[in-house]
Amino acid sequence: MADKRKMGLAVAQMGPVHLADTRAMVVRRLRDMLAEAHGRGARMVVFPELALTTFFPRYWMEDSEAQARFFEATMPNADVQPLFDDARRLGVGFYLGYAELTPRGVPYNTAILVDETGKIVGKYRKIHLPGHDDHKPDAPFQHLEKKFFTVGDEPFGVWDTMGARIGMALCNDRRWPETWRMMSLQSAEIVVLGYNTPSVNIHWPEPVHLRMHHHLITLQASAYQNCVWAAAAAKCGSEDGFHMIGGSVIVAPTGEIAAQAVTEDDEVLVVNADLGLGDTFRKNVFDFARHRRPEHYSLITERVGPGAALPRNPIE
Ligand code: CDT
Repeated sequence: MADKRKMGLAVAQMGPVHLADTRAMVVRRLRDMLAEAHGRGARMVVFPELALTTFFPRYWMEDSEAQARFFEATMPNADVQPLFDDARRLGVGFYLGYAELTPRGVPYNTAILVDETGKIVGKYRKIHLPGHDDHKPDAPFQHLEKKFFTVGDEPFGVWDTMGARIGMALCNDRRWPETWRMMSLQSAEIVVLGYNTPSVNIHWPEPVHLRMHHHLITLQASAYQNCVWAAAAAKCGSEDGFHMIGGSVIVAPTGEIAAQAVTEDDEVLVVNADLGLGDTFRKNVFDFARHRRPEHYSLITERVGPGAALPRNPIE
């Protein structure tokens, strides 16, 4: 039986943030959930992707307008500072997604890891940017992440903080096995991520139920295959008439759902997560050192897709 290393792990799902909502209004909600999570024994809270604003990539506008209205040029700034102060006062860390504009003017879809002293200890810039960069006048809304953001400039990382090894991802990253494997190869114990997943897929008429199905199977399979806890926080519900799925979850390294949101509103989930739970899998079926065969995986980094002719199967 593995040693039990327990960590109070919280997900703070957010209901809608409307265009008219101010940063101060949003931060008030985040602070309330941080306090609730602390009261329920959490050491760390996961907030959503682009948590401080509405999911603005649904609106066509000039980059300069988007950057002026929805991006943060500094972090923490005056609006968000109270959340950092609460973290330090209560001794609770957090993950927060927001739109970052660097001093050189480069726009990223970013997440930060803040420890229990209120210090930023990690930063991740989204790598798998979904959507498009052109205007789609016939679509019910846009998904302009490829227009408004630059692809992250650093590979997936893992940070030793708050008594755990924590990896970060953002929304669409969760659908890609490479995301998770990069982090489990760095001994991640927990993968945290926020998401904004529109209920309607503007690219093809996807049945709505599949949005939730794919979200959950991705998290459950990835947590199991990589022996990690996965904590995923939605921003959800109807933002000015545009609906996004809820379904925030904490998944155990067994692939089982340990907690799941039941609303499409602000809602806190807390699990007393045993960080040793993944060890059984790491020592057996997923003992990477014994069983992985990277010499046979080279195409994963050589090819972006099957565009080039596939190599002949040597057995044929
Ligand atoms: N925010 C984000 O990455 N959303 C995507 C939508 C994909 S459909 C264009 C997601 O994977 O949930």
